[in-house]
Amino acid sequence: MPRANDEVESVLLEYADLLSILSEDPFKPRAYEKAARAVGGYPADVSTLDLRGILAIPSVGKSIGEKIHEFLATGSVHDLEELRAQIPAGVRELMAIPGLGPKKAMVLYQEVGIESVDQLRHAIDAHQLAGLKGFGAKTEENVLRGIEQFRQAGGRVQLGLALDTAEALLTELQAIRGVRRAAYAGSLRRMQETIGDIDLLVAGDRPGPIMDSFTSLPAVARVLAKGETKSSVVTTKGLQVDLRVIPIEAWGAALIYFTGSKAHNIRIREIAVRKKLKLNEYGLFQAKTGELIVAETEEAVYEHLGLPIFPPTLREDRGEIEAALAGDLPDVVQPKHIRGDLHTHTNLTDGLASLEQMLEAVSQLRYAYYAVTDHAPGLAMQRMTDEKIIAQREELRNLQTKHPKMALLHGSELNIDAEGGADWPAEFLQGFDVLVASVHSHFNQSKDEMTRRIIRAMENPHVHIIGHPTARLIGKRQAVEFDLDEVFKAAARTGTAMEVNAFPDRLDLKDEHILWAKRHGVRFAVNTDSHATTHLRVMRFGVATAQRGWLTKDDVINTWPLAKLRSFFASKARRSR
Ligand code: DGT
Ligand code: CA
Ligand code: CA
Ligand code: ZN
Repeated sequence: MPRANDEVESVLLEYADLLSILSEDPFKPRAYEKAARAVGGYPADVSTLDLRGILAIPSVGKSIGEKIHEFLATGSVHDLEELRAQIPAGVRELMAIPGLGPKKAMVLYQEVGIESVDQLRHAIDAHQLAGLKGFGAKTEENVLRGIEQFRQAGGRVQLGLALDTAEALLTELQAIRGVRRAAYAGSLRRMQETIGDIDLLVAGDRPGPIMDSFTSLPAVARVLAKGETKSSVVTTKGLQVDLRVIPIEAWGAALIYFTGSKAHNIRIREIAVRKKLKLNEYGLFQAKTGELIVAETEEAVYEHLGLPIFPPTLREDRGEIEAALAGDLPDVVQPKHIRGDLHTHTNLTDGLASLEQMLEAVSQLRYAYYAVTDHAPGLAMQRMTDEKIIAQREELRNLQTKHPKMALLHGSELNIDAEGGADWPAEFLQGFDVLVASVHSHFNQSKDEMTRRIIRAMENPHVHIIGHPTARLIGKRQAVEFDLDEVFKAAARTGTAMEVNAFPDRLDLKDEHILWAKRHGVRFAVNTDSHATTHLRVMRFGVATAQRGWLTKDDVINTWPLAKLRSFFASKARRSR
């Protein structure tokens, strides 16, 4: 994805946030938000566009277009700087707390003088907010939970942002003279859902000049530490990056060590010790003599320990060592196994691209099938109607001739209502090839209600997949609570797949839940939930998360051939008759 688009998106979103505090006009912030999303999802790199090109982006009018142009030309936007100056930095930090938002943050600042998260916490503890407009007991509770979430995030960033940053840095590193190999390690290589810092490894002969070049890259905002073989910096987006330069002969040992996890490393070091060996980031040695045995490749080091090369996503000490020693490490699903995407949107609802544009983009992925699943009428703001969805089906059937190698499936994303019902009656649902059903409302039901609600949705013979089952938004919205055992048992019993939503701010189900569900015999669908052509590529995060949940290709329905997929769906409908 072009990074300039992401930057412009975040600038426009910040502008919208500040406007919603400072401007009386409720529509203006909305216009900026809409434009932000449009730029974020625009297929072309905005930094290559002139003003006319920018104005051709949907939802971008003259004044927004000029600001984008100004940002691309100068790196800042005058009007944004003015708004920033009117609001203390501490208040902007408050806005980021889930459950608070711009308006309430401003009330806290103006009426009580609160300028930081700490002050807010103390004020709540000391009951200083009682009687303040808009701060009832329920709000206080939500804000406290929001602060907790904010704290837990503790500077960790989303996987997607971290990977984009790491890949851009690697490209720059590879261009530096003397660099022979470069890779990312740490939690990023293990594709954990959030990343504390990015760990980069470089093999090269002369560390000094490599360090100099690294610390003076344009993306580096601050240098925290600079040494002979290790440096730490903070990027302009606030991510911390550690770089280590290592001799190429020790590449494999270093890669194992710095990929971690720490828990996994401890376990394999114990295995080394039992074999009278010593393992560290420089290699595998004879304990007694200190003689080097192997270091150059990960595979060789693991092999000498009597272990297979573990996919990085499994290196968490969650039983992978025992499984490997017993010879039954799972053969986890790979990106190349994915034959289709079963949850995507178009601009018929809240997507950014037309059906034709989405199909054009997805045709490059060489999928065997692809489902379009726009929102059903229950999500009122999407204004779906029976006529519109039927017309889309017609259009899709017509476009099939343009995509002879990819089966186009017509679907919808249903809304599971408060009682577990779905949007359309059975006769109408029958007309779809695939149906995803998701919780989009009533997030705060009790655990029992939520459990019953989701199970009822799965008992609907036309519902094939539960979309983003816990509805969490990482760092923004907590997962809804339901009885995991009950829900997963029902999923297995009814033949309903659980989604592994690949979007990096969802990753839902998450790894631990996937492991749990798999034990109940549940099947999974790894889907992108794309709302733009650029989103189609997030599939890799979903596959990585599926790997972290130990899924094999058999567990994932969208690795199956179309005929098997269809019969999986059909057998659910049959079973319930
Ligand atoms: P993060 O950055 O919090 O998302 O998580 P990691 O896993 O990237 O942790 P980080 O950056 O502190 O260290 C990267 C890897 O380096 C870690 O996964 C394992 C290795 N490592 C770091 N410190 C130690 C240590 O004290 N002992 C061992 N065995 N390994 C370590
Ligand atoms: Ca790290
Ligand atoms: Ca680190
Ligand atoms: Zn969706």
